[in-house]
Amino acid sequence: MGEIKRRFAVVMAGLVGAVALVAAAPPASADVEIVGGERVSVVDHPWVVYLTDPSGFQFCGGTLVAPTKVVTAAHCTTGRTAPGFRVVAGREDKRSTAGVVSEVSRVWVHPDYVTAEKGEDVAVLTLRKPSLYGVLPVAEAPGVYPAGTSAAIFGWGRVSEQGSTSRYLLGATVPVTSDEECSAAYAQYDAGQMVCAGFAEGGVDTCQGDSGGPLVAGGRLVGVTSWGEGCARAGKPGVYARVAAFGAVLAPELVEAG
Ligand code: 4AZ
Repeated sequence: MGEIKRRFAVVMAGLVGAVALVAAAPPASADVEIVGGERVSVVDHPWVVYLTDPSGFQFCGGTLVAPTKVVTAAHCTTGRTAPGFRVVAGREDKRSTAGVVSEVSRVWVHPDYVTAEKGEDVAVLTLRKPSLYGVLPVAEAPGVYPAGTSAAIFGWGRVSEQGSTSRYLLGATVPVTSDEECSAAYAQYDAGQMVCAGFAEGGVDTCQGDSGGPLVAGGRLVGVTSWGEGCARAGKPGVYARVAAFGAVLAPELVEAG
């Protein structure tokens, strides 16, 4: 899932202090020149976390919505029980030891979840100990983010469809797509529980490895990175689980244990 890639962006090569201007890249290699999103700070977005296995391999993203609660995608939990997760907060660079690695005591998966494309792609991980990092409130009312609303996407996933995942946290801004546009893009789109985001011309998107991470609008968690056809393709926006649609079933899972 994701990765956040942007075509035709300026390449800033900081290596050896030299500024390398990319001269006349051949069209065939256009995808190689993609710069994935932009680096963003975990200080500014402390609620963005990533999930690893016990060996430290990052496979998904997530969002801290309460000190012990991380919202992620149901498909990120496939084949894994609580001991198989670590939640990493406060670490922008996957190769650093910054931040805190938390263990998970409980995994809740939406009871109707089957596959991402069928919907209900939402899960909640409960941390063993409360996180001290900031939390992001969950969107409650659907419809506060009409088509065209600017939404932020985040992740450490792939920087292009066939590329590698990002070492650093990347972020980008994409417009929420209308239901009509998303239905036209995907037969499986269900406006009742999914929301799409992306530019009609593509170029900026989540990708493999970004799943479970946040789609943020109006300072709230609006969506959970879920699926899409490829990454950043024209006419194929990213599909996000529409968090507000799961309010009733999600709310009890977000209550902190006493
Ligand atoms: C994935 O495979 C995935 N472009 C996540 C997000 C998107 C596509 C694929 C959206 O996890």
